[in-house]
Amino acid sequence: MAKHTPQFMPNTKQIEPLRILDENGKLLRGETPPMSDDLAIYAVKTMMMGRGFDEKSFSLQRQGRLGTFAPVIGQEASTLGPALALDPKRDWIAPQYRELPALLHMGLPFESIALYRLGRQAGACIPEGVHVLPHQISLAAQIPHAVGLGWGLKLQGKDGVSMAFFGDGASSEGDFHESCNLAGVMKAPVIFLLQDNGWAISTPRAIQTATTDFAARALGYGFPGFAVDGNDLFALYAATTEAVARARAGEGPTLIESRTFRMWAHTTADDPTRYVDPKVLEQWKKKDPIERVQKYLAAKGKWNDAMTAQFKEEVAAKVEKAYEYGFNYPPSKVEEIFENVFATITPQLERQRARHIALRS
Ligand SMILES: Cc1ncc(C[n+]2csc(CCOP(=O)(O)OP(=O)(O)O)c2C)c(N)n1
Ligand SMILES: [Mg+2]
Repeated sequence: MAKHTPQFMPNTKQIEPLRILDENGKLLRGETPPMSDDLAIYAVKTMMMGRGFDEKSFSLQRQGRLGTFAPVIGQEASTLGPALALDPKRDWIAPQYRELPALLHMGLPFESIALYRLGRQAGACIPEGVHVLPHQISLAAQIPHAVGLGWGLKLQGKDGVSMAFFGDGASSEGDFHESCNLAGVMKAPVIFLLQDNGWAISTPRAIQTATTDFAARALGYGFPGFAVDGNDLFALYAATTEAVARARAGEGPTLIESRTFRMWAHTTADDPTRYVDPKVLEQWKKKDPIERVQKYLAAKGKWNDAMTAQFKEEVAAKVEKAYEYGFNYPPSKVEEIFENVFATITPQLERQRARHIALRS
């Protein structure tokens, strides 16, 4: 039998990512901006809100006043760019745990995030009308939910789209692959937003998967896949806008591989200086996703350093207020964890709750 040679066995990324804005905030040759200046200003402010919230949270955590959380710093465009292509009134997001700017765009209030980070049960309840599922810590478990949600919207005859965010690490879970298969065959209106930041905590991509180009996996499930510069807000927005239009038109899911980098720790419980090469971190700092859009706007006379300083102050004041609200919020009782799991508590959970209360008294 003839020896077969594999047709596709790369060890570095092969697919050229979509890029629109370069690292200096200049449009690449031949590209036109996919969004208005007003939307770009809104995006800068929303990304700054995410970063400001994380900076304050980090300082509270180091003072021992807050538990752990996963900072978005470095991945602001990777999360907000795709979310901007959604309509918060009819579309949905199923997040992992590192998507703060996207959730702000969908209308999740700062107060809610402060409550969540302070461990108040109320922070896990998404306010009525906000189309966001709760944070998901169990890796990839939100992806089947997103498919069910998208498929459900389709069965109801609605034109909403659901977007699942997850990491390169989460994409090695069976839930991801099963979800892609089901969404593909049902043509569910789902966007699979895979953020490849190169790490699953301290495990580098190369030792947790043999793939390099996550976007290519879409081919195996029968729908399109795109690789996008994950620090380029414009490219992410443009690629996702197309994917959303396809989904609304009944043409099914899309996988987007957003190539980005986590500029801070995995969570506050982690020390990345033990495994991230400082030279690599320096290179990524030059690709800062917020500065890139600020520079683009500055060249048009629509943004400047004074605006950055002033808006930072506004964000700090808003975050301060949100945490003040959170600290004054009554601490949660353990039995509250049994609520809000199902619309109506199941008999099993009811029994567990009763046993818990009996054990305590
Ligand atoms: C099912 C499951 N297995 C393991 C973990 C522990 N864990 C938490 S985060 C993480 C890495 C996730 O990496 P990735 O999906 O790339 O997301 P990132 O944190 O890089 O944004 C792991 C292994 C978990 N939360 N859930
Ligand atoms: Mg990762």
